Amino acid sequence: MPVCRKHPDGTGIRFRYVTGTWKNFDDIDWQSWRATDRATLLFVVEDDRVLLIRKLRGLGAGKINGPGGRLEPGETPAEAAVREVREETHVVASGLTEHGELRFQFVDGYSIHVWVFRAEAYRGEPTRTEEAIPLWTPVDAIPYEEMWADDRLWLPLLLAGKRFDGRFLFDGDEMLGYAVSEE
Ligand code: 8DG
Repeated sequence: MPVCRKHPDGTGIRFRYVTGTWKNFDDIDWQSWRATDRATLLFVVEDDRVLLIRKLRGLGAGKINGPGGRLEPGETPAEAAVREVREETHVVASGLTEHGELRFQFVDGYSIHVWVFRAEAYRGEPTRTEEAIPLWTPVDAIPYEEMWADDRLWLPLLLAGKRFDGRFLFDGDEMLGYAVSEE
């Protein structure tokens, strides 16, 4: 029976789900899959460093991630990615390249579809905001142990200039199953 639950970030009732529907990665029907939320990640790369953030709120608060967030009505993923980077770090990125799509299903029913971009042009100095602490990070020292468990599967592909597709099943922070392909 459908029930309502709070969104993982605790901001309120955001979705409905049927208990026990998503238990095994292999049972997910990705053809009919529709995400609760649509979101972006944008990695600004300059020479041998990449702009990461310590995320201070929202889904994944406390973790290190690329800047990004959920789409607002009427936005394209690229527009949302630029807006989120500006809001979180005060950096204005341009010349985006799309590198892949990530589909996350959580066992409690929440799901999020994420478009991942890379940019090598930007204006402004990364500045701490209420949402994030910016961290210029050497590309050979990415702190995967402080990031979402799936990131080590696809972020190296983005940093190598490759495209990818990733699908994941999570129970909270725990990754239960995945399929990642390089395109
Ligand atoms: P808010 O204003 O509603 O609080 O937040 P928002 O900025 O609109 O959204 P958000 O909570 O920041 O959106 C979730 C972000 O987390 C979004 O950028 C996608 C990203 N994200 C996941 N799962 C994973 C993951 O497994 N790995 C990485 N690297 N990012 C992820 O949702």
